[in-house]
Amino acid sequence: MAHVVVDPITRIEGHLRIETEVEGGTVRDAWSSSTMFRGVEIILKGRDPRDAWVFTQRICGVCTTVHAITSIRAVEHAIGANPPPNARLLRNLIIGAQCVQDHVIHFYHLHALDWVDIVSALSADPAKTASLAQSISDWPISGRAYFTDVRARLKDFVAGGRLGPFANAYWGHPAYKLPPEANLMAVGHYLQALDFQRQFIRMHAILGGKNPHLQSFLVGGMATPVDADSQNALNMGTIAELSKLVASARDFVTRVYMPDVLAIAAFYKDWAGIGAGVGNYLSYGEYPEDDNPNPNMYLPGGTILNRDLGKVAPVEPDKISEYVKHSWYDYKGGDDKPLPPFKGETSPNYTGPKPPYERLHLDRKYSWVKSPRYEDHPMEVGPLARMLVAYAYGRPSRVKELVDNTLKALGVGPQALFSTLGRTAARAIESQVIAEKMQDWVAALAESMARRDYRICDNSKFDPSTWPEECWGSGFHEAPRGSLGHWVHIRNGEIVNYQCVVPTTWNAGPRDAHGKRGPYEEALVGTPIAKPDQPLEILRTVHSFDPCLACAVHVLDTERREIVKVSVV
Ligand code: NFE
Ligand code: MG
Repeated sequence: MAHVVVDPITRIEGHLRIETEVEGGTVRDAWSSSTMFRGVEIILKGRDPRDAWVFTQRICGVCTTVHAITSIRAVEHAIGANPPPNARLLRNLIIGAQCVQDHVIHFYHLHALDWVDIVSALSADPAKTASLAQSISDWPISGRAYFTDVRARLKDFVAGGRLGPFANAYWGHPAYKLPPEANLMAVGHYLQALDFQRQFIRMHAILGGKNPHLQSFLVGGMATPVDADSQNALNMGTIAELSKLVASARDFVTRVYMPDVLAIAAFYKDWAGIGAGVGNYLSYGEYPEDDNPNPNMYLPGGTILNRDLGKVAPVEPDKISEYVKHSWYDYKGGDDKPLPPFKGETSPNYTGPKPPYERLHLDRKYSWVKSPRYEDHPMEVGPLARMLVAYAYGRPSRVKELVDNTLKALGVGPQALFSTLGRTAARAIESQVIAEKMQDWVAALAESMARRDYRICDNSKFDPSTWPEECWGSGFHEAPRGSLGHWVHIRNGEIVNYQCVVPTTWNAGPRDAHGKRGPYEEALVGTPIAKPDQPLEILRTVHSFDPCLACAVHVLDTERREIVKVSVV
């Protein structure tokens, strides 16, 4: 039995350590640990709830916007503010842009190198690469000259020893299966995706002043004026610009991202049977389509247990609680019982080993991430959960259609969705569904302008004297990595308690008081490992969740100096 430790897991946001027991070429057990503590929930106490979004948005710079959105929803819920339709449309556009940009970056820049061997790309024939690219898509930047140039750039990188993001990888590992030409095609698209995402996210600069960390949120609506007759507001010129950017996203996702995922997946179909994990899925639903208190969501919310797509149930937030049995926190009432977020406590207490150490205290506390549970079940959240819930409901029909097309193209059944590959495919499917849908929100905003409906904010509740003396609110959102909730308790205009239960907290959390593994841990069990000193397969499954530990833990322990290490103990 080898104890394989990967610390840090790279190509993610934040500090993640994975420990595994590997026997007979297979992972037998796994532990997921965040080695980073942050304290945003604590610093919010005593502050003005109208400012909370500015602070919480800084939980992360990768899923920028998402904590701002969730925070304003939580505070609006507490004080009873009702944002007007334009605010909903602007928020949907901001959320959609975040989703598509983040997914493209994840696939090409964080995840693809788990499947694509850069060194093998050096031996590709550019003419054959061009034929391959043209056989899967009519994307115009696919000629022989282009791929000759990409190969030359890659050779220069390698010859100059400037490997940069490509350094220290497991090139030549036997688990890489793509032919050289597919590898070279993917390298070309890696570079194009860098340009695409930089251009596309100008949407956030237009709608929020900048990216990351948009400036235009407001409890009660948005601070982005809408006025067709003004040069100093979102006007018809802006609509044209937004429309162009949305079209560019749709183009890139449809003609590059989706065909690449299908082409690469075809060589890795065994990964449709690996990495399933807990088999329970949660989505709060996202993209409100009306302004009722319980709006219809374009992507519906729901829970699925035990992979049973025949039974999807509405989410009941009262069923959510968090354990700290294996996390470096203390609960006043003891660590065996979980706490619901409104009663949540964040009292850090590091009891782990002092560095240097070979392994964490795996039978005690071993992570800064708490363990959220839904009715005591560990739940996977993220694009796969969202696509499964939508698929199970059969709406929107575009999800059903794209999921079925993907399964058909790969020649696999719906069971294949519950896997490492399923997560990666779901992210591409969601990108396409949202890139297509965004045009509707641009059009609806244009219609508002045509009707001279310029309302962007409900400021009737802006003055704290209009609030109840004491109130509670919860805000829910589907961030790129999954279900995000904020819970706020306000008294006399100040925050008494603030709790965030975040996508990566759901997915990366450790065992609970019953010893039940979290989603990463469960997904790793059974993973084949060809070479324990080069655990590429661990990266595949962990990356398929798109970890963000900055979010999950939401001050660095100054004694913990991280070293880049992969060790087989
Ligand atoms: Ni920092 Fe985040 C997203 C949130 S993940 S990336 O998406 O919320 O836990
Ligand atoms: Mg929290």
